[in-house]
Amino acid sequence: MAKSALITGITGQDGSYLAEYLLDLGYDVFGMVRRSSTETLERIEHIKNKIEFVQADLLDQASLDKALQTSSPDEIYNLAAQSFVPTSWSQPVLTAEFTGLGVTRILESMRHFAPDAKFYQASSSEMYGKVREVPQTEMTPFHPRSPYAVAKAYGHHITVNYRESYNLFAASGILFNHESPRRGREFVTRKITDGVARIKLGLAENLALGTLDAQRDWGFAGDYVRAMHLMLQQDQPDDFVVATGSTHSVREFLEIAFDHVGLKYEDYVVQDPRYMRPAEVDQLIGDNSKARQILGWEPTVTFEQLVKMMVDSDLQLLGG
Ligand code: NAP
Ligand code: G4F
Repeated sequence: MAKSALITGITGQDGSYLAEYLLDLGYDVFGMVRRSSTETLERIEHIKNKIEFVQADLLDQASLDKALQTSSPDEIYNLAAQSFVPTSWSQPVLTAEFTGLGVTRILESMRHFAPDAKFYQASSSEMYGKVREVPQTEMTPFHPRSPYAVAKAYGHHITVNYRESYNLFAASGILFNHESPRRGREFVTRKITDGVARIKLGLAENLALGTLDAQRDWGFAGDYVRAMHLMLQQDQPDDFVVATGSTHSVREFLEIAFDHVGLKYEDYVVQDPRYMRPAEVDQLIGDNSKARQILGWEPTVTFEQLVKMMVDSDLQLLGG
């Protein structure tokens, strides 16, 4: 019989890649979506007929209970969250509700209605924040620097706690930044590649950004969803860092993106204090040894390939 998976956050970047991946593996895929006055299925338009949608919200326990009962999944991937760091300062309570307490709600539903399922929690490298060691491993202490990161740290710890308290198969992937042509346009990578394409096509004159010095360990989202799936195929639940092991600055991202279309970023980028954060995460770099050794996982897309893939996609989308 085919395995079944419930994906929360299926309309997001990772949800779309994971749904594609699991459908290719022959899974029955259930996608949790929240009610909206307009459809938000853009990223999964091409596969939406193969997905069974269940309506629920991370804020509403009864709807989550129903989603778990309806889908009766073998695997649950909890990808839904308020995932944009700056919004977590303007909506800190809502972020805690979605991104933090939402994890407890879905774990409670699982405990009551699908205790034999395997659960994946989308933890984040943002939890390391003001980093205590370089590179960061599964053992590195957290020092979150935003309400988002604090909520993710809560979600991470409650997942470990439910594993230890109730013997659930609950695993956390500590994923470093991962990007793709499907990344939301407010995140810095997509903002840059969309901006480069607009400037190249004469649709914009400049690009306003915050700090150019921050460094991130950027990988490709399509690679990272394979790691999520591998984590749930193990005999024991555990936590894994998923990262490329190299770090690059926003400035380096800009250089490659502008260079790819024959332009120089210095001629177009303006710094705008509106995009500076109250507390910044200066540098993230992950140690992926455990994922390589135990999961047999490794990334396939280099930083340069990722930047160029995103620029090419945005040029094409804008008709270039
Ligand atoms: P994303 O594109 O922002 O997608 C977020 C998803 O969550 C969307 O499907 C959204 O649905 C859904 N959602 C938000 N609030 C909800 C609610 N109250 N009830 C139900 N669904 C809700 O995020 P992503 O980049 O795919 O990331 C997936 C997960 O991994 C997130 O938890 C994120 O925090 C985490 N993460 C991401 C990265 C990264 O670099 N991408 C790294 C580490 C961890 P709507 O379409 O209805 O808004
Ligand atoms: O692209 P970002 O907004 O991603 P950030 O804050 O690292 O968070 C992303 O990755 C996390 C994993 O570590 C996820 F958990 C989280 O959900 C999200 O997917 O910003 C990256 C860097 C920051 O240092 C930011 O200050 O880029 C800097 N930046 C500079 N100018 C900017 C801008 N970021 C944005 N969004 N917009 C700018 O104009």
